[in-house]
Amino acid sequence: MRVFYSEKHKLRDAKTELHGGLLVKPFEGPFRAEWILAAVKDAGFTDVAAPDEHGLDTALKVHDAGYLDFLKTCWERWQAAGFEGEAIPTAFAYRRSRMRVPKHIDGAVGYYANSVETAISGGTWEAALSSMDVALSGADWLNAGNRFAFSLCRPPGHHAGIDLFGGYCFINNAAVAAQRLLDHGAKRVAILDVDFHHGNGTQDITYRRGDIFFASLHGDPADAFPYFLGYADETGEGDGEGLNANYPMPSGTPYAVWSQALEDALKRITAYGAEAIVLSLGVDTFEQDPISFFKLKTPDFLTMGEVIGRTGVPVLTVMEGGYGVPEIGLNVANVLKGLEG
Ligand code: SP5
Ligand code: ZN
Repeated sequence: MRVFYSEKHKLRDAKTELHGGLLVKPFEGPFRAEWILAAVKDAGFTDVAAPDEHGLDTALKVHDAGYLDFLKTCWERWQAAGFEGEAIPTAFAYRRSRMRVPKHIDGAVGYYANSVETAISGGTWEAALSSMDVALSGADWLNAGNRFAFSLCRPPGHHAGIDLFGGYCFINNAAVAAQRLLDHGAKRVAILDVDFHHGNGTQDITYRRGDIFFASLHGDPADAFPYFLGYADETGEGDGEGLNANYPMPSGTPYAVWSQALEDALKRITAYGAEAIVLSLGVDTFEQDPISFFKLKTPDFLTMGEVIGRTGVPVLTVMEGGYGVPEIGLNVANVLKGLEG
């Protein structure tokens, strides 16, 4: 298993997150990647490589061009507008009638936001781009014939839609990586999202596509972020009909229950004939996660990896969420160990 990691993740270091009506220190910070890197090295995953730069060609196949340009220029425009804090939207294009992208950055940031806890700060674009390169380099590693890679992406990506940011996400690293696997010749790939939160951005990108099967195991959107999307009756449309599988689960769900959804998702992924699995790995399913409500324990992450590894399908693991406690590192290392069997 090669690990891909970039120091540039540190450039994403926002000072503020809107939480419960207060601007607090973000749950998603640089410490996460440092804890995870240290733990995976401790666990024996010492083949750590820096990513190659890929440019935006692959990203432009899953994201809107105007959206990527917005991300790239947002901070500069926000400062030029004279605002003193980080970029947080106040007005929204709710996309009924024909809502258009405005000139003013205060409006643009609302147009492209799906949630407002995620402030755009200086360095965010550079970090998001390096996170995408980390994912793409992992995809290249699989394309070269290897069975496993771990892309230690930060910031995460699975809440980023075609033209939407939020949920600490800007570029959808898993979707861009899946696109790279397809561009190299794979006919069908799967994205398996085991982060506590529904992968609403990934679903937005894959919903009408026949070449990506998307499965997400997550907290019931009636009770948990990102709300609005992630119900079991969302099954895909057009070419993607039948290729979207959501497994919403209630507060307190332990591994014994969660794992039944995993088994079902893996059955469907193998029946689909996926040539590779992009594993959107969030360890915010952990019992001690500060913002989530599942009850997975540290040894469960080893079992999870083993079960996924047993499919025999190559796996590119892409880091998503997991917050607050140092155990996030060991939990990630356990998944990687389990995958290798
Ligand atoms: C990648 C990822 O895991 N993103 C998650 C973004 C969640 N942001 C909103 C968090 C709101 C948490 N509210 C729950 C309070 C529990 N006390
Ligand atoms: Zn999450």
